Amino acid sequence: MAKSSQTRSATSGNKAPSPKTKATNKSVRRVPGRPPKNIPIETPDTDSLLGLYEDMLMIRRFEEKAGQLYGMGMIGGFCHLYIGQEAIVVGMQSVSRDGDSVITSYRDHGHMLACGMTANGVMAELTGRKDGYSKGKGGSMHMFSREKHFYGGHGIVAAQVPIGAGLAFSHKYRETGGVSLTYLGDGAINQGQVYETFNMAALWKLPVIFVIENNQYGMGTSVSRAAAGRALADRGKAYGIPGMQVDGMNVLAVREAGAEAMAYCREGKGPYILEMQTYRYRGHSMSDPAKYRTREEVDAMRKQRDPIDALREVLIADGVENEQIKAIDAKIKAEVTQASDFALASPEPDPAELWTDVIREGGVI
Ligand SMILES: Cc1ncc(C[n+]2csc(CCOP(=O)(O)OP(=O)(O)O)c2C)c(N)n1
Ligand SMILES: [Mg+2]
Repeated sequence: MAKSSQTRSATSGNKAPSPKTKATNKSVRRVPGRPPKNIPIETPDTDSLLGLYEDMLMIRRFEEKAGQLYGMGMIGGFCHLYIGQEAIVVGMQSVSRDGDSVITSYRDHGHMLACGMTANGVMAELTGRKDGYSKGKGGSMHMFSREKHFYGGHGIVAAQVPIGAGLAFSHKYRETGGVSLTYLGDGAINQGQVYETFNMAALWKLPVIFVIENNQYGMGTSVSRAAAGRALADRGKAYGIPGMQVDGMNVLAVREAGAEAMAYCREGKGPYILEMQTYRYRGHSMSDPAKYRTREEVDAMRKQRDPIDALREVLIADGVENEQIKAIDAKIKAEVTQASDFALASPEPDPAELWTDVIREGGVI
């Protein structure tokens, strides 16, 4: 097998930055709500690390608030939280370029925020309000933003995978130079359509990164009970698609692997698979009591592997003052409270909206 097709692992990215990158106390210069770009992969400076920290924390606090609002009955239907997995989407977005497209499953709020969609709009949609991204008619699993190149939000397991290859086809056909970031779960990887997609993506050398978020469970079934073979990163071997296992709890390891996969795709070499090893702290959805795993297992992951705690330690080792970290925490908390207030103040959609955005055979109603 060619060297590029072998599964490797990237787990060593959490190197402390070099001494010359001492904390500067400057605020992070970037478009709000958008992970910082163009950060050197090997030695990100402190400002860049602070940006990554802020973006992960934003997702964490947003999801906690969504969980609270669900408990209060303000969010209906399904709601799948991303808590624990933040390093993956923040790390990948930080090595992407404007114009790259993103598509994922129903565990999607973090991806939306990382793509630059507003917390106000996402929260308003979760709460079924007029100012939501789908005018309050889509909810948690059905939000899109062409402007931010976010293509959903898909409730059917693995349905987004062939569509992700389609987005890559579009990049190639239109010569945009873009890459399709197609996220899927460890449960989705066993779907037949994934392998039809791998075949076509490899055959046509499509610029797509299949990011497997292996959070150890598909609903209540552990990956060891559901998936044959050891590394999910190997699943593209038959098609010559290179794969890498990555510590998905370490945003710097995600960035290193992501940058390599991006370069491969942009050089026109075809698809790439990244298996991010991660963990979801909450149940599958808000209605899951998670009896299939022990509290000790979850606590151990939270205490020993948390991606936000790990980056905070790197920041402190790099000389960032506790006060600065506390100020970021307070700022994010205020932003999330503001998003929640905005959502709850937004009216419910007008009943006339029942007749808009509906497609029937022969055209739009
Ligand atoms: C085709 C299909 N089969 C079954 C389901 C029910 N279902 C919803 S989520 C899920 C588990 C998927 O797990 P995974 O891909 O690991 O994603 P995670 O929820 O862990 O993010 C299942 C079986 C579905 N939505 N679609
Ligand atoms: Mg899973």
